Amino acid sequence: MWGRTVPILAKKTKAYGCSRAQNHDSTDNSIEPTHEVDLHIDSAALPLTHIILCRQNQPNSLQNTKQKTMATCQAWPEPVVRVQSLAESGLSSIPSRYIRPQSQRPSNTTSFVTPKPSQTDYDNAYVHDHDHLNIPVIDLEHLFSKDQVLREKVFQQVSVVCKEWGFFQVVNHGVSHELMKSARELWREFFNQPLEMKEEYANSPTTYEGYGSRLGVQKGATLDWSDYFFLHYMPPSLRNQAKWPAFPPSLRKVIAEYGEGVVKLGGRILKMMSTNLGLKEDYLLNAFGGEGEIGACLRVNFYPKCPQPDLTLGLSPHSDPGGMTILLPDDFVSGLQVRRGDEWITVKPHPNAFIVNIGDQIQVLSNAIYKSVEHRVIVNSNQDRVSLALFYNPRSDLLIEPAKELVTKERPALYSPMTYDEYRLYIRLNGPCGKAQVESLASQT
Ligand SMILES: O=C(O)CCC(=O)C(=O)O
Repeated sequence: MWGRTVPILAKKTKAYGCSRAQNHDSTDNSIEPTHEVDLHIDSAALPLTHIILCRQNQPNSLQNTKQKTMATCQAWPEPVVRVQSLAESGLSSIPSRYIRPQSQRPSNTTSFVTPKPSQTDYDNAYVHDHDHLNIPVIDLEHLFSKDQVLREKVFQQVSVVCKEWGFFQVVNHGVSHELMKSARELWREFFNQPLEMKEEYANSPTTYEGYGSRLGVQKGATLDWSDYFFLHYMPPSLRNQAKWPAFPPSLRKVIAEYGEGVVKLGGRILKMMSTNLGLKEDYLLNAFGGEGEIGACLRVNFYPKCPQPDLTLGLSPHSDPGGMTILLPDDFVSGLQVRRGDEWITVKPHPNAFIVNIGDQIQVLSNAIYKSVEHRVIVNSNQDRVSLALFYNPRSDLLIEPAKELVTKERPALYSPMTYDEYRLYIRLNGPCGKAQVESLASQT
């Protein structure tokens, strides 16, 4: 069974750009690689594949697989290097660990000759910013209007961009612009503190909470040109302010306020998505565990200046594994690129907007009516960049599967059920990997 199924899954994921390949001993459920093989099996597919197969065929070994996978996540495989320190050391060329193969470098894949958006894009949201194609901007001002026509127009716009883009900006979203600004500025101050102060929060791959510089534990992997700080905001049982930076002094208070505002916004967007999918207004919220139980975590990304930005990436191509992401981009420095067909669109942030994108869990729950979208970050040689990504996720122990209402004879369930806890083990092991992760969840039945 293993021998037959694993290559099929691997074939599916191969097209999505993960290049390292390892063979795993499939008989003992071990997730330890036994030996390297040619590009036949995509290593990134294996832990998730194992979990799917265990859930379907060997429920007793599921716990075993999870424990072994987590054991691999106990420590970083190599000494951690802080990218900011590297950048500040004044080097003129970047270490080979950060250099991407030719085909993955930004200069080779970025094109500003962009695909033509559909007529509905033009009718429903702004996508052009002078001659630069941008992701749509939606004004949420009338979301609570008494005027039903205005309200429905907002729903309609959100429906179009969720189906056609999976990535959009929102303005008049209800979160104070001052709060957005101070959150960004305080985090910038945090990263500009001396290294020793930040090292007090150094993280490990067990939970990723704290100050980090890599995603994934694959020894020898190509690294991204960024550092980050990761923390849990929801559910309250996981919120531990002692793990949040104590400096600058007002940062903890601002994180709490900012989290509250953005989680509330996420709840509103989730309701619109549910309604637009023809589900009960609270369907997605409840599937995520309901108010008070949903997961929300913040990753603050710091992309230092880079002497050779054409050779590296600030963040590798990936889709977000969770439900939905609400991103506060840098107000001055662009860098986020969204894949649209074969092109990468560089997002031009709208003033005071949040960038919203659909994650893999909503792709699963909506049975792929909405899809997560691959994105990446490029860096530059002139300016550092800061972004705050709030990940709005299901409670980690709930099974996530396509909504029954969206499964029909013509459109069967496209994904196998899985908890978010199981799903994210994969990214904790492998780091970002295009859309391989969600594709490997494709139903095997
Ligand atoms: O920095 C950005 O603009 C994007 C960050 C991102 O994609 C992430 O944190 O997952």
